[in-house]
Amino acid sequence: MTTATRNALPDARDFLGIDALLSAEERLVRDTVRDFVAARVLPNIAQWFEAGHFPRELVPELGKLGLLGMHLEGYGCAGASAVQYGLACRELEAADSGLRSFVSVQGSLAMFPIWAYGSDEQKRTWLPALASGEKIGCFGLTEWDFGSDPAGMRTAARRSGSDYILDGSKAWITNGGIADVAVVWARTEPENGTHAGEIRGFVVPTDSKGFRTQPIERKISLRASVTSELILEGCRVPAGAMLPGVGGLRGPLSCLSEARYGIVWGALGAARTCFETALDYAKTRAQFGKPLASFQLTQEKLVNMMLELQKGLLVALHLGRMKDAGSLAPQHVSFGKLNNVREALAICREARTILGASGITLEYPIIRHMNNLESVLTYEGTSEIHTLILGQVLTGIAAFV
Ligand code: TGC
Ligand code: FAD
Repeated sequence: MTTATRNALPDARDFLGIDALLSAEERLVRDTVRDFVAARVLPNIAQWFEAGHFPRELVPELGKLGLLGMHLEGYGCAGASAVQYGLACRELEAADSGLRSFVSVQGSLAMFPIWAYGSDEQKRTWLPALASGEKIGCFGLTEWDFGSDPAGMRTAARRSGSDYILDGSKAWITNGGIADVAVVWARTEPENGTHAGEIRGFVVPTDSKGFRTQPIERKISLRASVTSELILEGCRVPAGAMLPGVGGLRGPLSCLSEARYGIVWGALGAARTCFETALDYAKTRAQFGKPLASFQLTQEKLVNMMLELQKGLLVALHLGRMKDAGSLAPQHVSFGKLNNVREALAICREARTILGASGITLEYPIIRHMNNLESVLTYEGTSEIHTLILGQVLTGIAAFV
């Protein structure tokens, strides 16, 4: 063994040296987003969370950084790789899940369906403005009575001459109240000729007559993010508002695969912040005349957090490389979403215990991340739904019903 090898202790924040697996370009993306977040988000995020405020003024800045629809090509999008997109999500969510949520919804849930399934006109009208942050998008799939089971949706699209008329409501919609455009999934009426009874996507400008939103108040999770109900009452849109390229539940579910992939990375950002906060705190806070970090029980907690963070990052990077190689299946994304969000939430909760009472205040980021991750565990497919998706792969049996 050389002296250099003998002396090279692993870095507590990059124990397995995963940084070395990233290219210089990937590290540049990560560091650029990290610097942006440090300058523009971290100084204010606790106040924004407390006030229930989404910092809308940051949206054009996110656009300028190329973070909106960053993994899409053309129409002003950055054309970044899946790994670069993931690294950006991790840095955004290290600040707050609400910020990553905004970017996920804008890029993966509003822009992706238009990019993948839209007409040329829909693409030209919306993608450049959404990429620059001049316009904001949202994605309406969930309804009050149909969350995990969107196939049951009641929102209906009825053909009327050269238009469609949309009726129904969508619940829990991120960005709903601030969006300029909503991608709304609706069932065409059975007597509607070509697309009879099929679930279709509609690109709905939010200033359309018959479209309105209602804020969902009193959240104690994702407070720095706008969550709304979309209400469509006789909302008339031209037939050209329908996404021509996809029919059936495959449409919205394929968008979810894009957004869920970002969460695989993002959740680790929230967990990393909590781990690093707890590590620093444990080294400086003394009880019984010694730093908390000197107690065996505290060390065990820190080690377990570090193990899961590092394992989660390897999973994220592996899935990212698969996505870039074109070999990622939706079920692989379920593996990452289930594991990484579940472990991230456990890390945040464990980190909270190390801070004791201080851990419950917004003076530290931990309780905010913990509360945010409760939403992340639920949206984009709950942990139970992802468990069942994986269970189906293992057994060949669908156990959803
Ligand atoms: P199933 O019969 O399995 O599938 C219907 C069709 O869809 C295809 N498919 C997928 N395609 C691409 N990506 C995926 N992930 C796909 N999953 C399924 C499938 O191949 C089939 O295609 P085809 O052509 O054969 O028709 O559908 P199912 O009704 O049995 O549903 C299964 C289930 C339960 C897994 C699905 O409904 C589900 O994933 N439920 C969870 C719902 C969900 O995740 N909602 C999220 C709403 S959006 C959100 O939460 C945004 S939060 C944003 C933020 O703030 O970050
Ligand atoms: P339910 O489906 O009622 O589930 C309740 C519980 O039952 C869960 O634990 C679930 O796992 C379990 N369960 C359900 N079915 C089964 C089963 N077959 N087997 C075992 N357990 C089961 N939706 C959008 O369309 N767009 C958005 O932008 C959006 N943003 C969101 C933002 C926030 C902050 C939140 C909290 C949600 C958002 N959602 C959005 C909605 C989100 O996708 C749903 O909350 C989620 O899909 C779960 O639906 P539900 O809340 O109705 O729970």
